[in-house]
Amino acid sequence: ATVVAVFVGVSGAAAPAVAGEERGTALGLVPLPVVVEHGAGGFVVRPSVAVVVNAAARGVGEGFAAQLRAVTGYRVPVRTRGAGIRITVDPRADYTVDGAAPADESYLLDVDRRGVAITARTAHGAFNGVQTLRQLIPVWGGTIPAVHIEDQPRFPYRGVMLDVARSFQDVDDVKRYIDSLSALKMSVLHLHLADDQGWRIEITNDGKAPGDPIDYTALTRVSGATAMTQQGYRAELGRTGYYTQAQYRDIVAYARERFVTVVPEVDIPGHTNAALHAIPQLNTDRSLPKPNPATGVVDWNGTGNVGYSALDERLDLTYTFVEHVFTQLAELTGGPYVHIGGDESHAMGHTRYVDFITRAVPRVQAATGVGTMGWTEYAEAGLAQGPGYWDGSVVQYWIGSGDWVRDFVAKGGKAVVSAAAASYLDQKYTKDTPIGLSWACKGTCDFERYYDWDPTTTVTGGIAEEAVLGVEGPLWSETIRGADQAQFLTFPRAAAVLETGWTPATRKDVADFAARLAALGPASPRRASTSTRAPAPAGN
Ligand code: TNX
Repeated sequence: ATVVAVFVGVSGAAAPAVAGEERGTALGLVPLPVVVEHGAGGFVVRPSVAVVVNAAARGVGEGFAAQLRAVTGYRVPVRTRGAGIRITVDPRADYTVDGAAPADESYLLDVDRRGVAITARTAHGAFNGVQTLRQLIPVWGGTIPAVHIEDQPRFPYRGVMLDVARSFQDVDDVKRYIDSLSALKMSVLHLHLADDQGWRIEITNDGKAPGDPIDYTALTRVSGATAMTQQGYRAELGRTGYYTQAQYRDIVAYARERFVTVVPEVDIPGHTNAALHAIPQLNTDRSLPKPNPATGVVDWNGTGNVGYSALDERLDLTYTFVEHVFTQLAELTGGPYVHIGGDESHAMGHTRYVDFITRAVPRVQAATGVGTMGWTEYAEAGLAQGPGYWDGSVVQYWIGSGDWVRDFVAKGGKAVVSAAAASYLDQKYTKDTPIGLSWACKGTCDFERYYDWDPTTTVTGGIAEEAVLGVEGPLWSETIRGADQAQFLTFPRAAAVLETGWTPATRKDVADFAARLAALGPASPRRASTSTRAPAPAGN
């Protein structure tokens, strides 16, 4: 018989205490850990509770203690000895995950009557363990259910993309977005920083190449002040604005503290009207500038005029511009990749596009010292690994033939899979959803759809597990105004994408996921899928 003891979690989790429970269903854990054994009873969180850390776990322990203070009101000291919630980071810690050697992000989590222990080889692993623990903790104090968990991710890249170009999100909005998603073990925040309708990252004139005539500060002065009119719903103008370099560094640091890597994207050579509009010298007879950044619309059927803007691949100054922008972006970010976009350069045609990519990418890699990412079309240039190219180069599959992607990974590249029909977070849930586009996902586009796919088979023709760096759910913002609307479309579907990046394929089950998602409660900021109402915009 099932003993139903209801726990109200930090997550709001209603957790029946079923001894031997092995799927984690009753515990409301998302993403599902590799091994979950659920015992009887548990650890009672009392006012005297302490977090106990070794030196390498100090940062993670302090962060967790602050969260525990906020939900319990207890003092929650962080100590180096004694009993309580113990977090240990030790590169030589001896353990296995489901019988196998542990990966970098792995952790063990043990809860019994006497205490809680998180053990990991890296601080990132310990942070992951803390996210699992948070989903187990009752909101007002109480009993953390007894468990033994062994866990690690299937893929290192578990991303969500936020398009701040069509409509801006300010620094606090982005931080709240990181908070909600890092609780679900997101490891990458991809920021789409420039598109036809706006430019959102300050670029200075510092370090310009000799003779470079461009005033880079015009990018944000001119195109930070433009945005896109909302398609449908209230036809609200997109939020304008941009991140100063100090604000952007603040976002990157905030993300890093939560073990989230920022991948910054400036989309080139297409989707560049905001740059062409701001920098006169980039315009030629072939760059087709339209000084009206409010247009450039993907309509409900995807038949809009995207792809009309393009940098001129014959112009030397184009590459000077690209090098300068990405050098600053890479320096500000300090991460392993910059994303060069590369999608939908329809105005150029295939040959010119390939010329551009073939010339621009090695220059970006050499100037920045980091790897490059690009959308599916980027693979059309047939970039091989080898001299001039980084092993770290990544193609992000969104749509189109899998042939390019398979060719790219055969040459040693890696793939991030974000197939539009099953992972695009900007799509409507149903035809009645007031915001969102509908070209990519038709019919019912709820979390089941965003769960029931696998990155090895979604790229047409299939790719090997080893070729997959990870998965991503992109949130484009043609129809999204402000943080509430972003969250409305993001949750709960991002949870499905992130579990697809974390949990072994053999353990995924959509009905089980639905039950865990329901138990997650407030950890998923908005149960959007059952409502057809979008939150009203909060004003510009
Ligand atoms: C296609 S996905 C685009 C974006 C749009 C999106 C809308 C991709 C690489 N390009 O420019 O915002 O569709 O869903």
